[in-house]
Amino acid sequence: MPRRALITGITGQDGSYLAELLLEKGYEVHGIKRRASSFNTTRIDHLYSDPHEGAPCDPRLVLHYGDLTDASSLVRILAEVRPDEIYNLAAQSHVAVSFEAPEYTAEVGALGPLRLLEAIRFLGLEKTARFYQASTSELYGAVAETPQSETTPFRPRSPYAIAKLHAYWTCATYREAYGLFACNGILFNHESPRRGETFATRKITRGLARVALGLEPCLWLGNLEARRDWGHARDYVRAQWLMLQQDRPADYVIATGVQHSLREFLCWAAEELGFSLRFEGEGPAELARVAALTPGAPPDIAARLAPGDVVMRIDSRYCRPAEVETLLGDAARARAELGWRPEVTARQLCAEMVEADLALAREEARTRAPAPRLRARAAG
Ligand code: NDP
Ligand code: GDR
Repeated sequence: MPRRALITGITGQDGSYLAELLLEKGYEVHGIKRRASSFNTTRIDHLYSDPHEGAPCDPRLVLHYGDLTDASSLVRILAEVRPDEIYNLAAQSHVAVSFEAPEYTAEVGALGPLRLLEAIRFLGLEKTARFYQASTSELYGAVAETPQSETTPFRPRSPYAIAKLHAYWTCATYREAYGLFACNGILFNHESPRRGETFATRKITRGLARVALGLEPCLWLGNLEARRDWGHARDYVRAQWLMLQQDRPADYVIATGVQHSLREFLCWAAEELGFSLRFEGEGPAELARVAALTPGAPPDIAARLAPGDVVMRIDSRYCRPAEVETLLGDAARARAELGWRPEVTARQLCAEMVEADLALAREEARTRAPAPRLRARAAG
C-alpha cells in the first residue's frame, strides 16, 4: 500500500513542490483546495491528469474541496482519506495583508491548525498520523538574538506572526498531551518562480522583467533595508518531509544561514537583466521620512538607469506598520538530525526567478507587442 499524505494549501507555492516530491516518492497525495471564483490550481495543474481528456490518469493525486475555517469539511476529508502524514501548509500567508485582515488571518493561521488537530483526535488518528505545521521565522520578529535557532525566544510583530505563534504552541501541546507525532518546521523565507506575485522577491523579479520589456513603467517597493535569509522552496519542502520521517517528533529551524538585504536582491535581479541601478535621494533618515508619509504620497526615492529613466520607486504604502528588520537562521539541528542542507543560494535563486519571469513577460509582450524600452538581456 502506498503511503498516503494530505496537504492543506496544496495550491500554494510550497504545496505544489511538496506534492511533486511526495508523488516522486510513491505517495498517494490528497490536497485540500478551496473554492475560488476563478481557477486557483495553476501551480499543480501539471501534476493532475483529467480522466476525461484521455491522458493516462494518475489516481495518486486527489483534490478535495475544503477550507481551514470549516471544521466539518476537515473532519469529512480526514475521515475519507485517513492519511499517514498531514502537512498543514494552508494560511493567509502575507504579513502586510495580515495588518488589514487580522481576524481572518487568525481564523486560518491560528484556529485552522486547531480545527485540524481536533479533527485528528476526534477520528482517533493521533496514534497513526504524523503532523507537520508550517511555522515561520516571523515568530522571532523583533528579537535581538542573532542568528535565531530553536531555542531563541519568540517576539512576533504582526497579526500573521501572532496567529502562527498560536499554531506553534497548539502543535507542541498536542504532541505533549496526546502523543501525536507533530513537528513545527520554523522555516525562514523561501522563494521560487512559483512564489506569489506580491511577495518582495517575486515582485522584484516579475516587476523588473516587465519594466524591462515595457509592460510596466516602474516598480514600487517599500523598505529596501529589510534583511532576510532566503532559500529555495524546493529545498525547504524536502526538510518538511524529512521531519516526518524521524524516529521522534521535534521542531526544526530551516534556513541557509546567510542573510541579504532586499536592496541586494533588487540589484541582483537588475544585473540578471543586464543593467545596474543607481540609487538616489536615499539613506536611512530619508527612508524613515518617506515611510512616515501618507500612503500614496508622491515618492522621491528612485532607482534610475540613466537620467530620466526611473525604474524603481519607494512608496510608503508598501512599508508595514511594524517591520521585521532582520532575520537570520541557524539550522544546525536540521543539519545534524535530518541531514538537511540547502542546495541553492539566494543569488542562484534570484537568477532562476528572473529567468522564469522574463519568459512570462516575453510571452505577454509577444501578444501585446509593446516597444521594449530598455536595452538589456531582456531584448534578446
Ligand atoms: P502560499 O500563500 O503560496 O499558499 C498558501 C496556501 O494556503 C494556498 O494554497 C491557499 O489557497 C491556502 N489557503 C489560504 N487560506 C486558506 C483557507 N482558509 N483554507 C484552506 N486553504 C487556504 O504560501 P507558501 O506556500 O509560501 O507557504 C506555505 C505555508 O508556509 C504557509 O502557511 C506560510 O505561512 C508558511 N511559511 C511560508 C514561508 C515562505 O517563505 N514561503 C516561510 C515560513 C512559513 P489559494 O491558492 O486558494 O489561495
Ligand atoms: P515576509 O516576506 O514578510 O518576510 O513573509 P515578503 O516578501 O512579503 O517581505 C520581505 C521583506 O521585504 C520588505 N518589502 C516588501 N515586501 C512586499 N511584500 N512588497 C513590497 O513592495 C516590499 N518592499 C519591501 C518587507 O517589508 C519585508 O521586510 C514571508 C511570507 O512568506 C510569510 O508567510 C513567511 O512566514 C515569512 O516570509 C517567513
